[in-house]
Amino acid sequence: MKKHILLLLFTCFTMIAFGQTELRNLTVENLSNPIGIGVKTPRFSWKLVSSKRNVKQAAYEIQVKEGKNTVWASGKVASEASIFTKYAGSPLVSNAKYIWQVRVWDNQGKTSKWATASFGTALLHSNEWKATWIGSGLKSDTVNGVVPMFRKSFLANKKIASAKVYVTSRGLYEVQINGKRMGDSYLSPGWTSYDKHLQYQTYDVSNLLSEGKNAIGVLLGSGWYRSRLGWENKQNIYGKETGLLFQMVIKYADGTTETVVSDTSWKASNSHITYSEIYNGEVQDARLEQKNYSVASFDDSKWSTVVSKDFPTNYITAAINEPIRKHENLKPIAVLTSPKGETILDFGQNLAGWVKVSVQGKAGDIIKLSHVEMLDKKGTPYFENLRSAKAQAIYTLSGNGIETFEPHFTTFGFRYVKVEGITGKINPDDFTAIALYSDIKKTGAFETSNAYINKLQSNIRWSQRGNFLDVPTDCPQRDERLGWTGDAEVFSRTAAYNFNVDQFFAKWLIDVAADQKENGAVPFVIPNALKGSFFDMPVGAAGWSDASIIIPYNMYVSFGDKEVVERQYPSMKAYLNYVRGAAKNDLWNTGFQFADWLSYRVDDSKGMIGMKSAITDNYLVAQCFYAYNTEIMIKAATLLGKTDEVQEYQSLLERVKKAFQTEYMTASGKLISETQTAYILALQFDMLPENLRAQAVERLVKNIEGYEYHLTTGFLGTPFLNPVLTRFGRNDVAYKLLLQDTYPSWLYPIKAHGATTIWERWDSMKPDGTFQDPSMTSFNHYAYGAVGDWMYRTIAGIDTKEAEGAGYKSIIIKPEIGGNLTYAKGSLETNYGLVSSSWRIENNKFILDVEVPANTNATIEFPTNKIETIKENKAVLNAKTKTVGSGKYHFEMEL
Ligand code: RAM
Repeated sequence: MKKHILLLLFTCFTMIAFGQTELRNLTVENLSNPIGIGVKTPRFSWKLVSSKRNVKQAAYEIQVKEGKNTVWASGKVASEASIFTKYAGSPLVSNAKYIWQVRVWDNQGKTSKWATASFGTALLHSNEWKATWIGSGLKSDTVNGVVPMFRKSFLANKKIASAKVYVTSRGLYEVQINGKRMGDSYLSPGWTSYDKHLQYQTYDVSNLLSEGKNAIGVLLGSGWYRSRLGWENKQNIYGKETGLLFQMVIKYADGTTETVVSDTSWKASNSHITYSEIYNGEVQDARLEQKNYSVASFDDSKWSTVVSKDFPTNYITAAINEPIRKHENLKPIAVLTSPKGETILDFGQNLAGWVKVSVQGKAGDIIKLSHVEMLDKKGTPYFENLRSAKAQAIYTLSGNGIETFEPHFTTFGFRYVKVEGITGKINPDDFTAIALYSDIKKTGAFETSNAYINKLQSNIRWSQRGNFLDVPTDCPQRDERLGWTGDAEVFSRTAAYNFNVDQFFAKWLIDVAADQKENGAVPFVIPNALKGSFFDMPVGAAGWSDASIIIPYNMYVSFGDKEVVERQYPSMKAYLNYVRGAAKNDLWNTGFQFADWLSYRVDDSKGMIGMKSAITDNYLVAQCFYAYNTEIMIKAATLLGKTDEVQEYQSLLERVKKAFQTEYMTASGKLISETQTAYILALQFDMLPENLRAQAVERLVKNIEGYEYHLTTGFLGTPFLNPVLTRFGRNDVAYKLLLQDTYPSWLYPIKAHGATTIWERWDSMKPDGTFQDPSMTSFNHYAYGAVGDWMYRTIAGIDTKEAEGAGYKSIIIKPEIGGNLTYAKGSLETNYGLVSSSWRIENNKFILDVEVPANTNATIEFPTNKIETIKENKAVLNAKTKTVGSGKYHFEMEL
């Protein structure tokens, strides 16, 4: 085995060394070797690797086979396209395995070897569901009741070649086959707008089955389906009764198939999970556990028969996004005792997930874990900001040796855990905090010479991990954890630097469209769990509902994914039409707005005595977003070749800007709200006539100086604060804001309170160590982390050219120095390969190393005016910019 790997490595190495173009990272629908593709024309992508410079793809050829049959041979296609090439062969069939191969010709006359990968199809037609929806039929199976379990034993009496399971639920499922857990995903099938869109997952269970008797066991928790959601205590939003839909297709070695489906031959029983709920947590009693219930020999004669349910199957689709998986494991860094004598474990990092605990005790002993994000000044666990969420895991021991527990259908947002019920000295090694989040692949890396900025980057990334739980949530701890559109919108570009979130958002955007109102308004949370509450209105809020337009386009920019824009386009258009309808004379000045949510207010903290609150007129903000939306619609319509609409939106945009100027600006360019956000948004979206922009920048900078270089922006102003300063030549001020470490600022939570995630408010913990209003104080809210994309784009200097080269087909490398940084390194695994930009300053010399992936080009802009000193290796460039093809480059220059 080892020998083989060595040989393979050696071959790869020699090929690359000899300038051969190699292919790697073959994906189908953004996933590597997926087994449950549900789309009929999946998209293929691959990356080129070469040790040579200036390598581009000149042509490609794809072949797809099912068994021995070639179902698609593209032939040699002259094209640079190496991402998202659509399948164009004979119709794919369900439940099949395909092997696909690709080779390319590069622009230097070389042909790559064939690279091979596979994909499997799921059920491509909804009438292929042979399974029946089943429910436990147990009285105890209610939202506050006992989690039911199901079982089915069956005979597989021939040699098994392969087997796949297609499964979903109303509620959350966990499947075992013959005593082993099926797959490594958690909280499946995830959360969608269940009444309109439900995903099923596909598992390869070939290795779990054996010839002869087999058994299936399933736990079915309430999850998001019927746990209470939102702070109004509403339960059973999607229905009172959960259900399971399960279909297994076994292929025997002799070519025959057999299907095992959920139906009324299945049996049900109460499990040992006596309570399970999203916000409150889980209660388990190990004394009630029916061990081996998923083993064929288990005696289920006492179990009852399940009931069939007439839930529909026609709206169920194969999952398109990565499932939730377990990620980081953390051990306690300290065992603390609170002033009240409580025992508290400190995991050193605020995260979302749960704790796995191994303990030994007597039957009936109860261990209780209560999860909190913070301790107060005195070291007492702070529960208040969880509002009504209990966030507890409670385990009753069976007394049989060492017992290991972890929850199944809930998660917690925490750094500290209060432990009750352990007699004797606590052993921290018995506890492991596990971070759970969607299995989005890490793509970005960012580091500088400043440890605080690095911590900020780490906090942004951790808040992303903590809130990318199948849905982009606002927070992971209190009785909320909802898909707030505004938070996702402001953070989406940053999110796309840290991880590949293309499929994650593509899936969520389907629900944005599904839950969109008839008049085009988009709800404030998606899935719309606030249905019927105060916040469920047929209106759109600027910056929130606008996620429907902004996020699809951001996915195109970051990943070159045009299809997501195509799919969302009707929803995007309907939303813009809603705004047009809400506007009068091109002014969007009606309806409910969150506007610049949580901007600085004097009554919040005593941090800045004598400073004015920074309240920006709601409709001034809305008008800027009206322009932003329209501008994106121009770009989206251009991308999709909708020429008439391009023209229509162009003239709309002009009118929207005019209306802004008449309504919110004096003749000399002063805005009716003298706030940072007002000027930032007006500048970002080109709302001001060109001749009045310089004075607006001056006013903005003056305002910032007035607050002694503190930001005062809320959710909508913050993402554009530093980008606007950089764009208008005030990078010095942007760096000052970034490095500010007293309230309000990005570094204040880190410097003053050792924050490990991004907070909801600039002063979630105040300078005096007390907490903000517990009714809305989260310590894990990514919105203010939206500065992350500026850090990648400006400090490391990595960006994509939007118009000619979205998805980093055409790259910009433009590092901007400042803040006394002596080095910065950024890298991004794009759909074409790794882009990296790393610089350092030594003796007033600026040294820059850049890597540009094959099949792309990059324009590098150097941060010095002494252009005569700019050298590539030894050669003098004598130019401020240089456009290069793929390869590694080294530059040095004087500053
Ligand atoms: C809070 C949420 C979220 C924000 C809304 C307006 O409740 O936590 O961050 O988008 O309000």
